[in-house]
Amino acid sequence: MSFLWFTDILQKYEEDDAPAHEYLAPDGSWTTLTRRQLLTETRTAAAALTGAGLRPGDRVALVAGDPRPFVPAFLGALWAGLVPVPIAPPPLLGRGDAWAELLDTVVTAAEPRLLCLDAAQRDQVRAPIPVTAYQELADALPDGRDPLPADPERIAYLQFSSGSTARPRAVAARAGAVLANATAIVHQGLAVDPAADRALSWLPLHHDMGLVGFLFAPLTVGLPVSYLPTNAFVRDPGSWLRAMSERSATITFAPNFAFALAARRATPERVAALDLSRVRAVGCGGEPVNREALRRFTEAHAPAGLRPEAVLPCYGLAESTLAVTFHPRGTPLTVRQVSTAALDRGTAEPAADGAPSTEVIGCGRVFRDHELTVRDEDGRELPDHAVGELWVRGPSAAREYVGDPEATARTFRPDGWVRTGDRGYLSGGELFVTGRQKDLLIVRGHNTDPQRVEWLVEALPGARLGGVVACTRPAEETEELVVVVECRTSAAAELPDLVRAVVGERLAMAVHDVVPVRPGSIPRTTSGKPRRQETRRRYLEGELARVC
Ligand code: 1ZZ
Repeated sequence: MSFLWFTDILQKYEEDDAPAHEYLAPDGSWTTLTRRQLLTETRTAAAALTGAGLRPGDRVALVAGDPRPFVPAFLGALWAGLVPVPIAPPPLLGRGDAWAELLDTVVTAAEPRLLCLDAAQRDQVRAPIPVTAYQELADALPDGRDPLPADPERIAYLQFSSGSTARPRAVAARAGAVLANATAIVHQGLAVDPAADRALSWLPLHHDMGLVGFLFAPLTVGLPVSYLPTNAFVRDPGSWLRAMSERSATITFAPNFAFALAARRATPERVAALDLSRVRAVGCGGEPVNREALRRFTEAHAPAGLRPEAVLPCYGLAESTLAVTFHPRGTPLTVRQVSTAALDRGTAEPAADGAPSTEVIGCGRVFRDHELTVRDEDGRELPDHAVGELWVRGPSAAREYVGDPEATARTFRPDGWVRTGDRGYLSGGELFVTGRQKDLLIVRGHNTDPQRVEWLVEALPGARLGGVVACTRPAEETEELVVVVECRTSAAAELPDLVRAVVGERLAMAVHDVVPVRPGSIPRTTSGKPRRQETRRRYLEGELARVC
């Protein structure tokens, strides 16, 4: 079977002046890159990287910040047969130590020979390997060399997985798996029509959702993409919606927290200036999907013509390249009220009238040619509605973490199954994700997913959205529930009572300690997910500074 890799697709762009990408510049203007220009810049970067002494198979770390210089450098590395290793940019302010630790992990695990970054980041970074600015790569002359012949087995790039709890690990993304996933997203997940659709993204390109979702997947069919730097969204979440309206975007994706944030910032005047009537897919994945956040988002933007059916939950992970399931496009959300007590016992049953219930959202079905099962601790397959660990298998699945045989053996089975470490259940083929195996709270023999506690707490006045971690501390014969909450200093004194009351009332659980901390105190992964186990460790070691 012929294998058409991305460098083959780019090679066809020689005489093609259709727009490939648009990039938002700091002054608010958009720069268009045609397909021909994208090919030229890719070749230029490939020649510069080869000129720097790198050879096929060598790894090159690429700091992702502004997409404009990153994208041609990344494609240029693929062209030259190198193995790019995208990494998160250093933070603009503070937390430099955490970034130095990340760089250390990347250098140890991936052994890159060169680090490329934006000239503006140079002073911020001290690296134990040679460093080049993207701007210097752009000065090279394309050398006309053809890319290596495509090979589905070749490791195309390394994807550091944000793995909610552990140190990041480098998933080896093989060309065949990347192409399989990108193709499934475009054809099965979204039924993209490149003539009518336009994608738009602010997602970081060091993360699988940005990289596979908005670089590889669109390239498979020539879907034009508009890129905003992630920082533009972070500074002003409204910039996402404004750009969608301005660039007539039809497809965009984001994690749950972005929906909540955008809804908070939407005022009737701001929304009145938007036209979102062309948007047909606003995907939500990458973290637990919260019905309330989606509802607030769609309600706030309905006056701009956003259709609620455009919201499309999905589930995936870097260990299966990116996406595993997609909610059927253009259909209303699947929302189930299940008994909280039954869920905690490990089954999803409808809640009896008046009994405490938990709302769960369907994330759709697994892609064709892929398999998704729910298993118990011994790896035995469980029936529909039983909660267990999600295992996936298929052409998108990776096979190893680079340089970590132990983690590889735990996660990747020789028969192709990938243990996700996530918990959930299937109902007639539809996936409902309920939490993460490692984060499960076990209090007095009662199992609960931490996000249920966290979502209740983050809605309290003064608490920071996405800034709550529920974990446990050891106590005599059992574990006790602890809630760490980032909050405004003025709210810190009131919060503990509020937290105890709401968790007690809604989940019938006693909270033993509430720890108000300053915003930014909860450790996060490079894609912004709270690291629960690390938060717990810091709590137990007394490293968290309470506000009061
Ligand atoms: P990562 C055109 N998780 O986050 C664009 N989904 O990978 C297409 N938890 O390895 C874009 N509910 O960093 C398609 N629904 O983390 C996007 O994240 C499809 O714990 C979504 O193990 C892909 C997300 C990829 C991603 C993976 C971990 C998972 C899980 C959590 C992801 C979730 C979810 C609950 C969901």
